[in-house]
Amino acid sequence: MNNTNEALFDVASHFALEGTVDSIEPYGDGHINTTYLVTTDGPRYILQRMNTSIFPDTANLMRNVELVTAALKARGKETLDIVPTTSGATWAEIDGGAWRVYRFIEHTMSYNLVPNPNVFREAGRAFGDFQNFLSGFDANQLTETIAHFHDTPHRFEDFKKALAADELGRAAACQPEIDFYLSHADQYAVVMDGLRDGSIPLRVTHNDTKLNNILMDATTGKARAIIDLDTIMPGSMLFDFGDSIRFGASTALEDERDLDKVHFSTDLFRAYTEGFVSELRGSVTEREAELLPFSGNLLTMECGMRFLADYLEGDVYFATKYPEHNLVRSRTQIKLVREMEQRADETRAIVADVMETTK
Ligand code: ADP
Ligand code: GN1
Ligand code: MG
Repeated sequence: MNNTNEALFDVASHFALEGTVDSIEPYGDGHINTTYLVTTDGPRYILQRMNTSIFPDTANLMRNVELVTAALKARGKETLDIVPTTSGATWAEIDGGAWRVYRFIEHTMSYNLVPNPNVFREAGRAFGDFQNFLSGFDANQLTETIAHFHDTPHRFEDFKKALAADELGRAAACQPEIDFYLSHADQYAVVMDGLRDGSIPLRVTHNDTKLNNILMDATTGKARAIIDLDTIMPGSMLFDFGDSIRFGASTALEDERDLDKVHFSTDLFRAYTEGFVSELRGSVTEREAELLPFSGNLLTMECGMRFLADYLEGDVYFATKYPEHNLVRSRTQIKLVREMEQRADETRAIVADVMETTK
């Protein structure tokens, strides 16, 4: 739904903001929530209309965010700072929408493309450090905000349903992409099987570790805050590692149309692995280490089939800017997986080397 400026000013007036609001403008590159930057004559804020079709239980979602941010603050870490409503709540339902406000974390950068390996090593370090923090967190306190989020076989079933329905008749235009996901079906259960039989530990994980969900200091380049805390739930470390690799170990944007520009970079893979493993040291199990390289393939295939399913269903989940946007995204994911497959020996050697040197 489009919100007029007047409606947005009205929404903002429900929150305890310091200063008088000057402007409210669309902001950022998230695919899920509708995000605005609120400028006042005092501090700046992020105003978000949360996506209630994806996160239907707003009260428990916000409870999770409150719990996690309070625990981070107690450890002296910079994190999202919820600005309460004028009646002291963490969010407000206004005209059928669910809204929240965060303080704008100033003087930071976030990236949609890795500019150099050092930035990605720092991202790995930050998500590794975050994984350490989450390991001290009692999973029973947290609500599962999206069921089956990284259950790849479940995602594949959803993909096949979208394909069978083919409601918009789009399948004919993307047969090679469909075939790619069908032909990899025997690979999707590896991590879920491991979680089920106990050979992979169930941890608390972030689950949405793409690079633009970290804010880095604009001067020092050090990671300041991990954001987008909506999907923190029980999961596997392999989800967080693999999803970062999917997005960041690429030489191009997630939605690059020119596939000649899209390559999987083993230098970037190494940089991220160095950062991530250096923070986690002893806690990565042998089986997790063995699967770190493949987790990049798995999470890239999972996300790619989600993009393609959404394309087939008429772009109802991810925010899109043009009709083939999800198809374009799905194609970059396929290109990356093909190169990851070709370079599997290299990524295995990198993980072995990094595990050995950070012992
Ligand atoms: P989505 O779930 O749609 O991805 P995010 O919570 O990740 O939404 O927010 C979208 C973008 O807004 C982020 O990628 C980041 O650039 C920016 N953003 C979100 N919260 C803050 C904040 N507190 N301070 C500064 N920027 C923020
Ligand atoms: C979404 O919210 P955002 O834009 O950070 C999605 C992730 C996908 C990602 C692909 C809740 O992340 O799972 O990997 O898009 N988040 C949700 O870019 O579905
Ligand atoms: Mg985000």
